[in-house]
Amino acid sequence: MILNTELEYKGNLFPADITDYKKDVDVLHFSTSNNIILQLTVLRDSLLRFRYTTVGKFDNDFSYAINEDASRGYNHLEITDDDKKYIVTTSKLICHIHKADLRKSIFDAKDHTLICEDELGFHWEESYELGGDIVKMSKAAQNGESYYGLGDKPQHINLKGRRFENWATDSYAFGKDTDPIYKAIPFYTGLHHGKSYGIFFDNTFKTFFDFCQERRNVTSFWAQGGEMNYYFIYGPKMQDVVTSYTDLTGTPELPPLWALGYHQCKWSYYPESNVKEITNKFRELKIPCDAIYLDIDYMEGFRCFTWSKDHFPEPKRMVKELADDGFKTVVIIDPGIKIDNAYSVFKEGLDKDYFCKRADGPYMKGKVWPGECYFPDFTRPEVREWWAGLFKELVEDIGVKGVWNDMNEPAVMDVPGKTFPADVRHDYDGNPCSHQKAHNIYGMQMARATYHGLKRFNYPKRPFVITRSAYSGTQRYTSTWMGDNVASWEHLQIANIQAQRLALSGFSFAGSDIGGFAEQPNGELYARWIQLGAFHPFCRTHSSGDHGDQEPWAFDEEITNVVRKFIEIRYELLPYLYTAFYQYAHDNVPMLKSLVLFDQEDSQTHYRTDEFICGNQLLICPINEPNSQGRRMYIPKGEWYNFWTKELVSGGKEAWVEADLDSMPIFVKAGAIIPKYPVQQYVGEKDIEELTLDVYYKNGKEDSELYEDANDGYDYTKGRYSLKKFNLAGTDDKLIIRIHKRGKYMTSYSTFKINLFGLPFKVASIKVDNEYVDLKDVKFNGANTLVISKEFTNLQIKA
Ligand code: MIG
Repeated sequence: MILNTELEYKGNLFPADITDYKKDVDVLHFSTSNNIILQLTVLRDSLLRFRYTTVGKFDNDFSYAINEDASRGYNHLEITDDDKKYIVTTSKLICHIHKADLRKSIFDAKDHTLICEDELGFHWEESYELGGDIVKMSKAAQNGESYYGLGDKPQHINLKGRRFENWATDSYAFGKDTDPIYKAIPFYTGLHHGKSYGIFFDNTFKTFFDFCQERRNVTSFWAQGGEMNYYFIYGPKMQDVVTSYTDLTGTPELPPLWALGYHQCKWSYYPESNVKEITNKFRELKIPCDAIYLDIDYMEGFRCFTWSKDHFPEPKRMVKELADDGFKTVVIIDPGIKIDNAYSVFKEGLDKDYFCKRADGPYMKGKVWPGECYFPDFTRPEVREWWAGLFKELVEDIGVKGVWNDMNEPAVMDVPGKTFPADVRHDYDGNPCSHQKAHNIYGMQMARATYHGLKRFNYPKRPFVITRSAYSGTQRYTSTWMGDNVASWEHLQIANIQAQRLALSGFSFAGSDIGGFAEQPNGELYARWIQLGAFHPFCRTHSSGDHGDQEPWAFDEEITNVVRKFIEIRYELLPYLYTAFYQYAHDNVPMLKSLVLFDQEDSQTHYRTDEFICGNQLLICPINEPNSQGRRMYIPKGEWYNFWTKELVSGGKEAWVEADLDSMPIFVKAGAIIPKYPVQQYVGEKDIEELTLDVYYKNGKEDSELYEDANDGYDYTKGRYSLKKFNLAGTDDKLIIRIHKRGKYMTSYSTFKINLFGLPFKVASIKVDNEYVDLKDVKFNGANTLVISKEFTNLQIKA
């Protein structure tokens, strides 16, 4: 039996007393009398890495998760000891390592609060069947501690009281308690006494996390192989924990702006006439859309990198025609390569020996859509290089703009475990291993190879990739979706939780299949789901297609109008969403913030699931139930404007918020300056001639940002971007906005339309860059709109 419990006392082994200590710059080694070594690396003042070996020697140190450019360096490091313990002190943390048993306790360096303490600490079990150690770590749960993170888990936002398994699994029609599912992201945050820390267990074997379920006051994690190797990240703000983890595992480059537009997908749109019918309908009904997807039926017999001659006789012409109409074509590519000697991709893979093999030599053969397949070993650099090269025709020649990687858990049909067996061999970038170790990163390495192919052949434009499976760090290469959800109200709520949780786990560029993949939503559910999806970083409708249509017009006209209205809001907010993406890519800030991340000091937020902050200043709460005219929701502390009525409310309490079918609860943080573009049917349809700034008055200060660039390409990396920082300061009788601009990019507009909301006084004078504006030129008929036709850095509005 393979143990999946942390505590199986009789088999557990423990470190003995420390007998030796060595320091090598920022790496400390503690060795015990029974040959255990703890290697502690001080990466930053608030970031410690703990690695253990039970054999007196470490294996090659290799990780797919860690970003090479992650920041390193600390301000202070001091190591002392007394008769009981070693004491490692940085400017943020104090870590005690007990001489008797190697257990650790970590404290806040300033106020000495106990942040995280080993219970049994490191222990392990030798597993004859698995062929290695089951490495385990247990921590004492602190009073009132809550837990968050772990990627795509569909369960309640607060993980406390639950156990989870990380083993990437194809989970068609998963439910709210299904575990594991598609992704394996072994990172969580803990929060107690107002302070937060994170743990990233960088181990790609099957891992388990138990948050006070097996034992009420203990949190533990363990893996069926590999090393006990984890990073401890201190906040004390959870947002700093998350940005630090995101820095450690990396962020993506900026996507092309169109990728933040609306995407339409179904399994499957074919033949070409059907694709055109769909895209034409978008334009006819004036519903903005930027991308159209081709699912597996575009291929010839599901052979990757081929096109069905019957359904798509001239792909290049079609893709161009779609592009001329503003549609970017995204095609699916699966890992299974059909066994067929007349198929060049198969032949080449076979000749060059690129496919995965079983332990004793035979190929890893498995059934997927094309029938029996072999699977590239994406953990080999030459194979990734070959795979990237395969995109030449699709991307450079045919003009495909995005690639969708599915089934990369990897999924195999009709076999136990729905994936490769444990004995399959992988290169693991020169660290040969079995599938037990490579399973959770297989999909990641596929998406990585795909990303490099797109980047190469789409250059100088930016690539777009979407993947289903992922491990920590995958966000560097690709966006993601949550897999095969269901058209139910419960799943609308799950989609909300998953998007928040992924953002908290370093993976912001994510969205659900809007409307649900399995089964059929009614119009109301679809409309409510579009409302939520409009505020997710990735916004795509997708469905299995076998239960009817799921396009914005598939229901009645009222629904079509609601869908259009929300997609239009998304297009207006593109500069806001793009700025949030910039802050994610550049500053490691998650694009969505669960309320606990937004205000951890307010304990009301610790169990809130539905409300979240999109970017920094929009509070969103979807309607999760049919026949609603509104809902109760928690408004976090601070002042908020109702997005629709502009009514000001004070947070820190629950409130009933009205939201008929054509509305949803949205609030804007007081003091925010929200940038907007005009509605376009697709990104780039119009030259933007005017930027709208919605200014929400605040008695006090608030900062906002606006990032812009050419919306595609790499000029921004050479300084051709425009970053505006807005400092707003309001008092009873005046409002001042200062703008600091950075970067060399010239925006296409030089007119600013400023909408002033919530001004408590009647305007008597307006000064732009110290010059009075004639009030006759200003519209103050309720709308409080002011148009400034030049770049400016200072706006003063006085009573
Ligand atoms: O076994 O390609 O999650 O989005 O439409 C089903 C067909 C395979 C699963 C994906 C889904 C996709 C579907 N795929």
